[in-house]
Amino acid sequence: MTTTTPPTPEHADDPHTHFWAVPELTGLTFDPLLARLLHEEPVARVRLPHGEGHAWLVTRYEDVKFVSADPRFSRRAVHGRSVTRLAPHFVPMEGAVGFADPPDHTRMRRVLARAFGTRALHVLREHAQDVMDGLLDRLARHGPPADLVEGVHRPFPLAVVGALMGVPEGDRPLVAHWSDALLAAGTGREAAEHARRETTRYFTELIGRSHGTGKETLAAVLADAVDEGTVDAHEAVGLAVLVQIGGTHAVRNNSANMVYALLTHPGHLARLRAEPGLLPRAVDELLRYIPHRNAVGLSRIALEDVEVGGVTIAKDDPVYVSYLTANRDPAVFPDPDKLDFDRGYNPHVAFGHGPHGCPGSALARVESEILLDSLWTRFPDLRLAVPENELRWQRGALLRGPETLPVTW
Ligand code: FLV
Repeated sequence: MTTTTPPTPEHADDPHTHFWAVPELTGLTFDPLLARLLHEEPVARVRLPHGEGHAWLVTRYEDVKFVSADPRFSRRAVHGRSVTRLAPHFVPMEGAVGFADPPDHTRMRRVLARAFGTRALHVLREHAQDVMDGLLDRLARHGPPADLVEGVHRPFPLAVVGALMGVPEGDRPLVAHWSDALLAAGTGREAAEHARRETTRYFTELIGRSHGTGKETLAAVLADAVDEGTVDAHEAVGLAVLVQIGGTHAVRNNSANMVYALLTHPGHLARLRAEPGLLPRAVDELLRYIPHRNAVGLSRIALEDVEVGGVTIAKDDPVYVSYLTANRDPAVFPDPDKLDFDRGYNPHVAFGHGPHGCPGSALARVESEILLDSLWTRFPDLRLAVPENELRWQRGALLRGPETLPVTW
């Protein structure tokens, strides 16, 4: 196989490390290096634009599930190391849930379960529908053409996670701005660190004034957990920040990609409109199919030698998994590159896997269902207002998505 040439001389004699330049991909194009590694070198060595050294990249479905669930691969051990990575900064702060291992990790995550329970989800669903109806009213008053990112994909998840968290409406745009700065590779380290400091300060204050309020917001739940001694104040803030940035930025981008996918797959859209009962299955197939991110997220460190897919990963080596390639593994998903609403068995890992798997997946599904259902019920003729090739896609991003989605109806 051919190996991409590394950019610096010190790696030029190392033929086994792929330099992953991470191209600026548009639309739903699948990263060609990822596709090639899945099929040709399922446990490979890669080097990304920032950080030092190389890391293992695991791409097959079963191997991805194995690495993401096995306690011999540690998140805690990543902190303090300059592991090769896509962004100049790390997204979670030190001591946050993303960098924790069980049993600390389990203790932190249990607190979230209170705010994401069945009853809370029911209340949030009703609120989310109200928010969506209001946004679509506003869109209708504005009239075509309109930018769906600005009109729907940005404000909708922001309002939903704002309600969940208890962030006052007036503060939400600023909090969202910090989330956007943190979840970008191209922001630069300083701007990202600044955003982290600001968002940490904000949530420290918000949780600080939520003690004993008896509210059901996540900020109040976290404050109570601090009072009970389940988590400390720093851990509580770490939880809040990751829920906030995932809830705003990730849902904004993923839902925009879903709408783009449907607008550019008219057969699928027509079928979904004719069979509304198909919606939950369609959402899951879109989650599987959409390449949600550039490159890979947060690595893990092997705490001992571990064999993965026939390759020994040595103690202290960093390892990445790709949920994108896992979702395209032909061993699990027949004809994986086809968007297929008839896929019966769809155990995708778009929300990750193992203890760090997304705690907000049920809410994200609810939001996606409401968005897709309401949008086409209200605007049956919705279509792109510009030719597909004129759409602009975010650059220097961790999570992929369109910058704007100009539509008409
Ligand atoms: O995209 C990333 C990310 C997203 C997120 O919602 C939380 C995170 O901790 C991360 C991360 O650590 C690295 C990413 O690339």
